[in-house]
Amino acid sequence: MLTLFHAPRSRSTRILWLLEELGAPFHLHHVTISYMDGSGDGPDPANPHPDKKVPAILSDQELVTESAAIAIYLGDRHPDGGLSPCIGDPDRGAYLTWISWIEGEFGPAIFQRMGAGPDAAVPPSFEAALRRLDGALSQGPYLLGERFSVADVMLGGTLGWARHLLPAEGVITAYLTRLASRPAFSRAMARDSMRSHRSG
Ligand SMILES: N[C@@H](CCC(=O)N[C@@H](CS)C(=O)NCC(=O)O)C(=O)O
Repeated sequence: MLTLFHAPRSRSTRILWLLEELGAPFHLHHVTISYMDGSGDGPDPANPHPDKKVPAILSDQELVTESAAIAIYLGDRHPDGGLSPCIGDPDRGAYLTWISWIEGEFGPAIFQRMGAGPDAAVPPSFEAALRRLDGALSQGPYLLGERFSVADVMLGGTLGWARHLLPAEGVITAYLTRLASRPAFSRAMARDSMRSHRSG
């Protein structure tokens, strides 16, 4: 059985949503962390992550950390979920590119924008990233066109952190609304803050 080590309202929330989308059985194990705003109960000795961060997953003694690695791993391990183009599929390259871009480029651009403060000029990296997303999603409805994938879960969760920085209307906001209407998203949000150390 797979275990997700999780803290509410964190990067592990995206993985919780992904597991709900995949319909994979898993245990949800809440751990404490220190949040960026100074809240939280600090590192949890029960967390197997080498840096005591979340997310971490443990699958039959196999520990995987780093959100992008976990997302790709889970999509590949659960092909029946249909959320991961397999090796050889013509969408595989774009799929890996989007997941790597979200983690390596878009996430940092969001944090740079947030760090700049509400009155600061918008950093070019953030504007460029939004333009790129706008272009891709205009052809949507998903990053891979008609095909909803793990990359959309990663992007949807990441956009959720920056909702207040996004245009009130438009392609990106419509995309977020579309994602939020998914039953797996609602289930994940309901479980996100539920405090239980081990639940199936
Ligand atoms: N690169 C890691 C970053 C993980 C990370 O920073 N997680 C935060 C929660 S959003 C955390 O656990 N922070 C606790 C800490 O820094 O001690 C990933 O993407 O999985």
